[in-house]
Amino acid sequence: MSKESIEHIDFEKINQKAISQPLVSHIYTADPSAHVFDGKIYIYPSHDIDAGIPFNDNGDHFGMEDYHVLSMENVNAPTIDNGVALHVDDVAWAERQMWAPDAAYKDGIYYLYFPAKRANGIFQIGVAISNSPTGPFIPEPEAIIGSYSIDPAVFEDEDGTHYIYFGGIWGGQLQKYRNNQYSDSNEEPLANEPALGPIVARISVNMKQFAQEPKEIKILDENGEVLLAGDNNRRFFEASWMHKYNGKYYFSYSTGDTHFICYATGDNPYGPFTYQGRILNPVIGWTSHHSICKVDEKWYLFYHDSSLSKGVTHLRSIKVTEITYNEDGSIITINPYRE
Ligand code: FUB
Repeated sequence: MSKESIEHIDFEKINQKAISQPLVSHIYTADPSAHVFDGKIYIYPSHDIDAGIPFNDNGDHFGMEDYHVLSMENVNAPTIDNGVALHVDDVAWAERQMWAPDAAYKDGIYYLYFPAKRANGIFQIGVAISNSPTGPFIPEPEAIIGSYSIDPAVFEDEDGTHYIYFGGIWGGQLQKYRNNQYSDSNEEPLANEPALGPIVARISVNMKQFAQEPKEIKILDENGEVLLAGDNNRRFFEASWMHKYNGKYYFSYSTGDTHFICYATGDNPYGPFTYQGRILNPVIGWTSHHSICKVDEKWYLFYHDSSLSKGVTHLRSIKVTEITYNEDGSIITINPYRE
C-alpha cells in the first residue's frame, strides 16, 4: 500500500469495520506465533518500535530490539504482557533487527527461535532457552549452524519430531541463496522461472541445531507445476507456518507484495504442497504474517495489521479471529474488515 493511498483512509471507519481489535495496545506487536502450552495460550510476536530508520525495500525500518511474550487464559481473556523475554544486547552474534520469532517446547524446556542481523548485515536464526514459556530466554552463543534468512516457524509433528520452516525474499535475503549457499549476485528468479520456495529442516534432538541439510519446499499449482516467480498472487514471499488438520499438512505463508496469507497442502512435512487458496485478504499495512493454532477444539488465526498506528507499516498490532474449515478441509477466506 502506498503512502498516498494511506492518507485517504478513514481509520476510525476501518477500526469500526475490523473483525477483531488489537490484543494489546500499550506496545506495538506483529508476526504472532501462537501456541498452547500446558492449556494456556502463549504468543511469541515481534515487538515493533519506531527505531527512526527511514523506510527502504530491505525493511531496515523494522528495527526491533527485543521480544515480549504475551499470554491468555483463553481467546476472550485479557492478554498479559510478560515483559522483555530476550534483548538483542544479550545475543552475542546478533546486532540488530529482531524479526518474527517462534517457540517450541520439549521435555520441560522452552525454545525461542529468532532471526536477527549480524554486524555484517546478514540474517541468521538463533535459539534461546528457558524453563518458562514467558522467558527470560538465554541465547546460545552462536546462531544455528547453516541457518539463514528470516521467519523461523517450528512445527511439532504427532511423533514428537520438530521441523523448522524459514525464509523470506527481498528484506529477508532468501533471493541471495541457492542450495543453502549465499552469493551477492543471486537475485529473485525471473517471472517465468520457478519461484523460490521456503526452506525446511528437521531439528536436532537437543533442539539447538538443524539435524539435516535444509531443503527447499516446492509449492505446486493445480497442474503439479511449481508456482512461478511472476505469480505474485500465489508464490511464497515470507511468514511460513505449518499446522496439521485431519491428517493433512497445511503450509501457510504470505505473498508479500500482493499481501495475501495463502495455504498449500501436502502429505508430509517436506511437501510438495499444492496451492489451495487464501486464508486472509490484505490488511492495513504492507506486511501480513500469521499463525494458526487450535484452542479448545476451535482453530484460530493470529495475525496483525497497522490500523492502530493509522497505517504505519512497521507499527503493527496483533489480533485473533476464528478459522472455519469446509467439509473438504478447505479454509474459508477471512476478510479482515467488514464490507
Ligand atoms: O516483522 C518483520 C518482518 O515483517 C517479518 O519478519 C516479516 O514476516 C514481516 O511481517
